[in-house]
Amino acid sequence: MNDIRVTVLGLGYIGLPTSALIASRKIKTAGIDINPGIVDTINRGEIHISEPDLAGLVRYVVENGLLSASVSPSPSDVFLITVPTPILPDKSPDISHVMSCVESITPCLSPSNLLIIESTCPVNTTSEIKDHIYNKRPDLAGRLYIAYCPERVLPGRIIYELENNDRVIGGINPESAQKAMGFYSLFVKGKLHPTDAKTAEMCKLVENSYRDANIAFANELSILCDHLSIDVFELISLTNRHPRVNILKPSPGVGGHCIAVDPYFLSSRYPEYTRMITLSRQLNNYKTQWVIEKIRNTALEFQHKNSKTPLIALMGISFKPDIDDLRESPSLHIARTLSKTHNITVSEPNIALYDGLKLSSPDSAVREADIIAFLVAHKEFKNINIPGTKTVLDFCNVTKE
Ligand code: SAJ
Repeated sequence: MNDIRVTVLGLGYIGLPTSALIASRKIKTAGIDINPGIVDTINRGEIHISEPDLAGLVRYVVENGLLSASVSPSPSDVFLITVPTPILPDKSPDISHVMSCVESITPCLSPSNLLIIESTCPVNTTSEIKDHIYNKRPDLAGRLYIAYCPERVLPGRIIYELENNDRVIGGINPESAQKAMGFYSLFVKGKLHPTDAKTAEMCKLVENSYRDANIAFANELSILCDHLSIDVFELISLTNRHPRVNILKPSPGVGGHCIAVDPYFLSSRYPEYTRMITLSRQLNNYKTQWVIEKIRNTALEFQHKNSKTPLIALMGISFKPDIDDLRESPSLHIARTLSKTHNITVSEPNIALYDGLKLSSPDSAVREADIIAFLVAHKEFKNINIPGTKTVLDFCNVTKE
């Protein structure tokens, strides 16, 4: 048993897998969440989110007394903040959950404690948190180790990536970075890269903004290629044969709680310096509207030609393939919008029920519909048998992959 005590605040998609992984190294870990239902679920050795390999790991660490959950923190050696930082309606970042965590741990802190923030944060947040704590607890001034260390894991591969990805570790001073490196080396096999807190905060925002910009480029190409009657997926696979070109895949837009959100942390604060980041967000949002229009126009053509209203099958509503996560999902937005004006059926193999939308199995959706629009490249849609009489709109290339 390693004799440090670790407290992880926020037991969601990042906090719960992180707590479980730390605990699996025989480190006594306390998981804190304001939701008593989540706390009870975890203390029963169960989980409230779906992520491969997580259920068994949580059961193991809870049953062996290595992880226990609670609604409020107690004194600890390490505090790790992993709560969400969404955006407000005006697109500015909302760090209120991080600040509530800071408030709740401030009375528990002692000299030499290590405080790590993993939540995505605007640049300078870690330094502001340091000032905030030292104002409230002058007895601790200069005596804590504080670092910002962004999570970088991909939903669906969280456990593997938590352990194996490289980590950027930004200290408020070099001693804090070194202390945090020592902590992460207990459970991370990837390389640990020390830097200052501000650079680490920026790193996280830049990684997701870069991916958003690359996808925006692919989505712009998809609209241009539609105009030119060129298969954009074939085009991109050919351009990517060049050793220094790597264009991502066009899609009906960008969803999820990270890439569709984090670029606003930069663009809302520094509009004059973020023209490309802003435009990329706009382009990816526009692509969703463009897909809606494309489906509407196809339905209109069908109606003129066949003198009947078509049934449209929308294939996939999650925000990306092979998960059940609907957060910021462009495909869900498309389905909701078209359901108001068109006769639609939805196939989403990862979800049993969705209020307000009729769900069908992939086979029956394809059999019954006149127009089939593939929105998400779920594995169930690959090699699906589509009668030649159907009109197919494949926005994610799943029928050809
Ligand atoms: N998408 C495309 N085309 C692509 C790839 C993705 O349109 O070629 C779309 C997806 O369909 C989805 C959205 O982008 O709607 C985001 O999916 P994703 O798989 O790219 O990323 P996330 O949001 O699941 O996870 C990202 C990752 N960041 C990067 O790859 C730079 C992950 O490593 C981060 O930890 C995560 O955000 C996060 O928490 O910030």
